[in-house]
Amino acid sequence: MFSRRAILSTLAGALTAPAQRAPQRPNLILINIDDMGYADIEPYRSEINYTPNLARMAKEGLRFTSWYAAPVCSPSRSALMTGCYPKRVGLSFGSWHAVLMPGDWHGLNPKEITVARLLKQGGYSTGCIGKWHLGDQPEFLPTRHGFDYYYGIPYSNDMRPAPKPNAIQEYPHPPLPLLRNDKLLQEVTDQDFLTEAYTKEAIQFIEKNQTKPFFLYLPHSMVHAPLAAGKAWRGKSGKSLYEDSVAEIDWSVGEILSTLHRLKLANNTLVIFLSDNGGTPRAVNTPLRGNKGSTWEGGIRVPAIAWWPNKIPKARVSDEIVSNMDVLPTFAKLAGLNPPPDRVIDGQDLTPLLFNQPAAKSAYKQFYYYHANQLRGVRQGDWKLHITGELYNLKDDISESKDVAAANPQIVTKLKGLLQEARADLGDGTHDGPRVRPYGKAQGPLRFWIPRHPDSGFPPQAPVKKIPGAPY
Ligand SMILES: [Ca+2]
Repeated sequence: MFSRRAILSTLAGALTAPAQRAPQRPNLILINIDDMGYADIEPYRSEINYTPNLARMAKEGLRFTSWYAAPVCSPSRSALMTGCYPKRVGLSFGSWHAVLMPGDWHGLNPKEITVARLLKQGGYSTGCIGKWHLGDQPEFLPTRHGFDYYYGIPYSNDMRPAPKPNAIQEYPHPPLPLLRNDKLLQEVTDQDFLTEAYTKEAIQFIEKNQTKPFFLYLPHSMVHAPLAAGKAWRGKSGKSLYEDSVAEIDWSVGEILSTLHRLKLANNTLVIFLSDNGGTPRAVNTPLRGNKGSTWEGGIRVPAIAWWPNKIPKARVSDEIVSNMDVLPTFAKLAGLNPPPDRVIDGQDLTPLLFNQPAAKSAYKQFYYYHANQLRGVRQGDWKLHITGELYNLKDDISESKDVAAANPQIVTKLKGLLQEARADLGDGTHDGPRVRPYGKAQGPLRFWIPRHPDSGFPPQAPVKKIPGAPY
């Protein structure tokens, strides 16, 4: 038999040992830019934008050249938060538009376990600062999805509860709700202060939580139209407001990184920078084909840089297939937590690639391209098959300029088989696969953060923009 003293001492040892042994868990920062093109920044050989901080970040870290997001905002963000294909979590589109709209009755299901909820349950402080876009009804807001703190605009900066329908000329900058946690802080019409305000809020969050592990999600409203830039940045590029706006984003990233250095947190913080979808025609998507909203590479492949001094080897480039879905598994791994075991998680743990472990490869057997709820293609290795039957070798032809299907019938057959696997698992069009989970439905009555004009026609009685295959 153990003596009472021995038991007590063992218990004391058990209680204190983990704290002594456990390495300090890293802080995790995810910076997400709205609509930034693949080559809008210097590390991706942009010739026009002035982005010295991102250039430095890439020199000190790892640049991904095959990071896949989604063609548009809400689906992209659902993948980031859940580690799943947007179709898996019912958010491949909104209730009547390609993305969630103000007063939408759809949103990220409160039953989903977001990366924020997982980290919060694991003892992290969690903050979301910026554009949410996973539902603006109370049950869908960041504070209901695992974030301790929220400051930002819950949807896109061009969305109007419409003083009048289609009044873009009359209201180029619609009134937007700026929230703190789940309360309206102010209505915003002039967006010039937004990037700076988000940056200051982010720095305050880091300062406040510097002694404990934290997760900061910083999804900027820029560089989505209508464009804006702070006074110090307007005209700075000498070119266009778009480039001024990109330059201010670069400044913001520099501020975040220098805050980490100032607080001596840099060696214990992973920062990932990316864009939520491909660039619009005003962006630089070179050498990719297509733009935001498409499943050409230019619609879905985004710039992505990972930075963690003395942990991620410097100045590396990885062309492995990675995606938004990898954030949850990767952050869980770094925090010593397990992804939710009771559901499918599509993403992979990126740590072997981040830390350049020998022979580290993408864990994706294949990657599927969806546009809204429709399957549009599949990539396996260097090969990409579009649903149209076009085949491209992305290694030889990143611009998808030469259809080589006729010369490679066996590869086409193999990839068609993978498309069938996607249909059986995730589904296609109105058909949802067996392991697709439901989107969140607002319990209502619907809340509009900005009052609607009675004649605004918003939300519409009939779909304004019908998405092919959408279940209206
Ligand atoms: Ca976007």
